[in-house]
Amino acid sequence: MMTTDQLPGSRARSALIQRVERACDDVLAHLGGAYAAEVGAVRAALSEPLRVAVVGRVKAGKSTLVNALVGRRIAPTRAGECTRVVTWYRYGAPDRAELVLTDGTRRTLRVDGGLPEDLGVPAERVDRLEVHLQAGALRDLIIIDTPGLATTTVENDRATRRAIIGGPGDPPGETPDDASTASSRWAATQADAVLFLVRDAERSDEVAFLQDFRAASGELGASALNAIGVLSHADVFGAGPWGGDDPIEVAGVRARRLAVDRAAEVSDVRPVAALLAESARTGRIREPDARTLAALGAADPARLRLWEHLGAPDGVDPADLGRLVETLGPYGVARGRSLPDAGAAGLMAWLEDRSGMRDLELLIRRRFVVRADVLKADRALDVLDRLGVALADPAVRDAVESARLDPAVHPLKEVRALSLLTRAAPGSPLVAMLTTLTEAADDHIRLGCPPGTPPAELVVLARRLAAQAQAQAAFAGPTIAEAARAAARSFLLIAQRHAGASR
Ligand SMILES: Nc1nc2c(ncn2[C@@H]2O[C@H](COP(=O)(O)OP(=O)(O)OP(=O)(O)O)[C@@H](O)[C@H]2O)c(=O)[nH]1
Ligand SMILES: [Mg+2]
Repeated sequence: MMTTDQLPGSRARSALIQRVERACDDVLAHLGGAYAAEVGAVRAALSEPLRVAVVGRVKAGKSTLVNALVGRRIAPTRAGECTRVVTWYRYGAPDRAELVLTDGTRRTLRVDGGLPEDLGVPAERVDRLEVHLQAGALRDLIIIDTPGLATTTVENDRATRRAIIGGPGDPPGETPDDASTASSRWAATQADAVLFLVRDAERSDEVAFLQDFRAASGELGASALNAIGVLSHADVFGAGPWGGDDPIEVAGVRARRLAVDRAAEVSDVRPVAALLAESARTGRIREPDARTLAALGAADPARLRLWEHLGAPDGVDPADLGRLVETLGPYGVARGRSLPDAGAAGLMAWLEDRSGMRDLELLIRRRFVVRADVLKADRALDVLDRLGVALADPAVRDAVESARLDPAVHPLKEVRALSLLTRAAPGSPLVAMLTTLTEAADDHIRLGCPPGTPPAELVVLARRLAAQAQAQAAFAGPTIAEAARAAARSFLLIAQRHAGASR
């Protein structure tokens, strides 16, 4: 007989998604047609990839990071160009872009290598641009590029807030005073997680935005689990590429500090030089570039630094040098010229390595992709919660509450407890316990016993581990006690799953 234990982790996880879908159905049935589109959208998002928004100030490097993630120069980043509308990148073929207007109508745009500069309609009439690409990263994520925050154009800031936090740029967390405000606010609460870009020290308006996002997130918001910080432009950090210290290393030190200082807002911070990765990954580096760079190896650094005023070093075409600076940035030129000449391939590998992108992508995988179901379920339940509050409808709130109490929704509590605990008491034995519980593919791994262990033994073991976890709650502070209870419940649920099979 097939037990729950033999099901792969994905099946076990999808029980969570199925339970939340059922909550949506309950709400839909109760409301009888009202809010059908909005609740339907929440339900549909549960079976789509996780939505990750890239946010930060104007020119923080958001679009460059998006391009590096998808491996295409699709998002506009040239000087003077800015992201005026919220743009969703999702997996799909053929490559195409669709404008979604605020009145709900859609218009198809051509994508010839990049997005058109002119959208043909004023930005105020655009809800979002949806770009479909066949890019590996988009199989797991919908990436949302956003206009810069706190910009001179109030409209950009509004668009970002509306897309990420919800509401027409007004402070989140208030009880909406009428149903239509409620509708626009929560229908727009669209991102499951954010990558938050800062250049050097963050400013107060950036912190305020993150705090708003956290407040607008569901239960997990309290744990900052759905936000990763990115210290961008790492290659020009500190004294810059011509200084003594490697700016990327200096940025690394700063990122670790930021992660500690901003632990309440982001779950971690990584230094990233997205320009280097964008160039390496999008075919911008050619053999002539590698040759030009190698030819700069012997140049006087002081002269090279001021080449725009003093002219290109002998034997180097200023046009080639200009192109090189644009593709590699000053860091790539200053530091890359002393690399052993390994051609374009060697240069690309070096840029990829220095960019910090792989490290960021690993973190995105660990924090977001592996836990996508938990993050999506959290957002969906939160949106339904808000609807219940806005409509003052006890039946909606009951539907959500009974979902939250369902054992299938327990993974949400596990992840939240782990995240809070890692910060409050990283040395607690509960950290390892909850990590295994949340990451393991099946119950044998969760219990640390070999496959094929009879169900009756699994039950005994699970109950013993539950008692051990529960014991950690005694005399502990609230965070440890919550983690202990969550872990104990996880083991009891495992025991329950196998108790039936052992009879
Ligand atoms: N040196 C360096 N330049 C970068 C990096 N990332 C982005 N840039 C440059 O910074 C400028 C702005 O980058 P974008 O990616 O367009 O920034 P953005 O945040 O999308 O800007 P808006 O959409 O206008 O808010 C461009 O000229 C990029 O080439 C980086 O890691 N290092
Ligand atoms: Mg941009």
